[in-house]
Amino acid sequence: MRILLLLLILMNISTSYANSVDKLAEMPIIPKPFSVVSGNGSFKLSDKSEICLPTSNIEVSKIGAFLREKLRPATGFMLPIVGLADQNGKSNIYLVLSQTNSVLGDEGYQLTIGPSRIEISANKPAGLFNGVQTLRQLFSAKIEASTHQVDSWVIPAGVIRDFPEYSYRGFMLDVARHFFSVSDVKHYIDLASMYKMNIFHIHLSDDQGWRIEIKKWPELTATGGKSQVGGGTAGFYTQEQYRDIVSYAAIRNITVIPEIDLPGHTNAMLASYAQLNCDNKAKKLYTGTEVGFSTLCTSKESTYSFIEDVLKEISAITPGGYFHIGGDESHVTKLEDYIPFVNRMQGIVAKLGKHVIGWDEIALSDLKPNSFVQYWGKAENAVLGVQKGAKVIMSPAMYAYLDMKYDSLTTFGLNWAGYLDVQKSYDWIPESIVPGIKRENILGVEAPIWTESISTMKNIEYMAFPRIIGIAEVGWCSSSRRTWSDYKLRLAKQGDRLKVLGVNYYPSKQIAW
Ligand code: TNX
Repeated sequence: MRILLLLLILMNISTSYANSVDKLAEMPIIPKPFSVVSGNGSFKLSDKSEICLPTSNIEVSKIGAFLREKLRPATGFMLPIVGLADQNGKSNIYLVLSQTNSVLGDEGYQLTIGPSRIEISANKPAGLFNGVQTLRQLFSAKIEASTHQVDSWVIPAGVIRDFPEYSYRGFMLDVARHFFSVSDVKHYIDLASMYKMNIFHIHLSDDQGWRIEIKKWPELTATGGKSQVGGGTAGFYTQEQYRDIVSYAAIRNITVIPEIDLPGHTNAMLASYAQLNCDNKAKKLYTGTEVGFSTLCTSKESTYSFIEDVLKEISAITPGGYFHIGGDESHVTKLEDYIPFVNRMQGIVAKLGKHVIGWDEIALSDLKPNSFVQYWGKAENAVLGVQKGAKVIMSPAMYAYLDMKYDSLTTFGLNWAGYLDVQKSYDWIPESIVPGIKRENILGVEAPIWTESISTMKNIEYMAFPRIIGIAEVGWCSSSRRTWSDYKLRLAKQGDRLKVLGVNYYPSKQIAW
């Protein structure tokens, strides 16, 4: 009788144990993977687990260390990083570089979860990193805690094969209207990387402030770095700090794209150096929120050598292949001056070995091959860019601007492009937004956040989350494979994760958190 009872109890435990893990195909992964096939049984991470790197490769080592850094605090497991010959653990995680799967491309991965091992394989380190980010989401939300948690750390068996729809999946932070510290910027990068964003566009200059040290022209920061919207202490990044941001991002498969906004949005420069003004008089620093009132003096040769110096110093510390030259809202630059100016900027950037990106107005210039147009406001500019052979980055303000208020009750943010609720920011299709711009004309998507009305990282989090997660899926997952009704259920499950991470997300009523 006793034995029977014991058996019954044991059976009950084992069935409830099996039931406690969802099937792999039911896991609420964001962005939605290309394919997920459930297997039998489950994998359990333990204090015997190791992270095994069969090939020695410095980038893969960094990814191994990243994975350990993310799994260690909550589990309390050591998770030693070992080579194939030294492995001595049980339930190991293998990160394998293999050139065998062309469908997976540069960023795809295969994640195979068996009862006794996990293997992530990919053609490139970027793919392994993306696989690691998926793996994090398979553990319970507690995995994101920074202190030790009690949990079984069990995940369901199966195979995920995954790769992105678009190679450019970006987010932009305006550090010019309000300055954000290096640690704030890193925090935002880390959160966006969870959802496989791979481009960080940093808006480094505007009327209200200049944010990057230029050794040859020190007044840019000494004067231009001192202001921001509403006054107060602003700041700038030394080149050392900028490099630190770039390498922090690189470990997370994120390329940094610097933007110096030209020839408008330049009051901070015009205040720092009198010679950039046609009348040789320095402007006053500006702390308001108007746009479109400033311009560099395009008729002076010295303006061009000045800009070349600036772009050269920033390019030298930017390993990525793009330079963003702004080009938006130059309302006080005459068109006959604007066009040759943007043409010359493209020449300078090409000489520095980078591709130009500019806001959609740059389509008015003679676009060089491999210049990119970032659509934000005027569809006809974007179409013109495509007609001139450029690819487009889709940042339609009405769907992708994270500084737009959710609704009339949002206490900061703007609404010039309308209110942007969580559904609207997800439920759009890049290739059917502008007639004349098709899939093959699109490089990818980007979610900018402008900071005229946002001055703290907690408020950035509130505006960005959860909308940035949806834009990440818009960039990763082809539109034929995603629907709002399915997405909103998966997003609801991210709430616990965001809570554990301490993210101040907007608890939208559209989501059953
Ligand atoms: C338009 S978007 C701007 C920015 C503002 C933003 C506010 C773009 C290229 N220019 O200067 O900060 O609206 O949403």
